[in-house]
Amino acid sequence: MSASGFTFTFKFRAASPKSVIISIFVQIDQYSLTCLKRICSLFSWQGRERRTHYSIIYMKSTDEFNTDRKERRSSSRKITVIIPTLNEEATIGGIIERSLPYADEIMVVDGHSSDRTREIARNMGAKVILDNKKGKGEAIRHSLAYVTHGIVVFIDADGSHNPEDIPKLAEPILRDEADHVSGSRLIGGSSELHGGFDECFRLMGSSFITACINWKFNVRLSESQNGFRAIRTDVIHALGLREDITTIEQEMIIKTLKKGFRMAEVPSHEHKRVAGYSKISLRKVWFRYVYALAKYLFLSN
Ligand SMILES: Nc1nc2c(ncn2[C@@H]2O[C@H](COP(=O)(O)OP(=O)(O)O)[C@@H](O)[C@H]2O)c(=O)[nH]1
Ligand SMILES: [Mg+2]
Repeated sequence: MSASGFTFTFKFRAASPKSVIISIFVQIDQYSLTCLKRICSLFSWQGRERRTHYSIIYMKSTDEFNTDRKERRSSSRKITVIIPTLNEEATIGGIIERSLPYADEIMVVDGHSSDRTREIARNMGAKVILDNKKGKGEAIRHSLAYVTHGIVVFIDADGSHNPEDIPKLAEPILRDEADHVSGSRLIGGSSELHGGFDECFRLMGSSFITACINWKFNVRLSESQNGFRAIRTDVIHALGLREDITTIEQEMIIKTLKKGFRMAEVPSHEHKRVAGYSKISLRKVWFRYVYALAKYLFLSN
């Protein structure tokens, strides 16, 4: 096991809006680095003063750090579109095609679909990876290791979101006005969220969660569950995400606010799923939403 140099980059954010970035060089071997990364993911600390905290942004081998520097600078404005899929052969082609004009890279993270989803995605030039069969949240976390550009956009594969809205989501990040921008169907309208009792309970639950987040962080978001979002790659790495299922959406928002990053929302219409069926049964997982909400609001980092 050969020892090599690694640069750890920490971001300190004091009470002022300015952040201080500090890089520390250490000699460490690959195995120790992996252990350190695990420990550090538990280690992102927030002080009593809400706006004083630090987060570890990234740890890279020094060779990578130096040789990529030029590339990273130019790629910080590039967009990787990530599409989680589970048996979405009817719609994945259209979503990739419509996302292409706005993406520098398209990655499909597939939940071992039994239909032609992966084949279609590969034929259209998307990078295709497999998740570990734990759910959409784990799929999103898993895909992060493969992202090469500075901004990630998550979009569902079922036709619920408009890929044409991708520039609208990325714009506040490109203008350096936000670090994480969520699409809002509460201000953009939804063809899927109203009508029956299921929709009614879904809307009541998600509004309650949003109200708790707004109360805790003194913000005024309109929703917290949309799967359509853009986020800076270094920021999403700093969040230390842990959820395996769709509770990852609220986890991303809570941790963005908790760690002092800038959150924004833009209107985006939600369409009815075009084909197939929803893979998320709220009747089976509603308690995980409540548990994750309490956990990330009050207990864990
Ligand atoms: N990779 C992966 N994608 C998933 C999984 N579950 C759902 N998805 C995808 O996540 C997106 C949202 O799921 P969907 O079933 O539409 O949930 P809903 O919009 O809440 O009803 C879709 O693109 C699904 O194909 C999973 O376990 N793994
Ligand atoms: Mg859907």
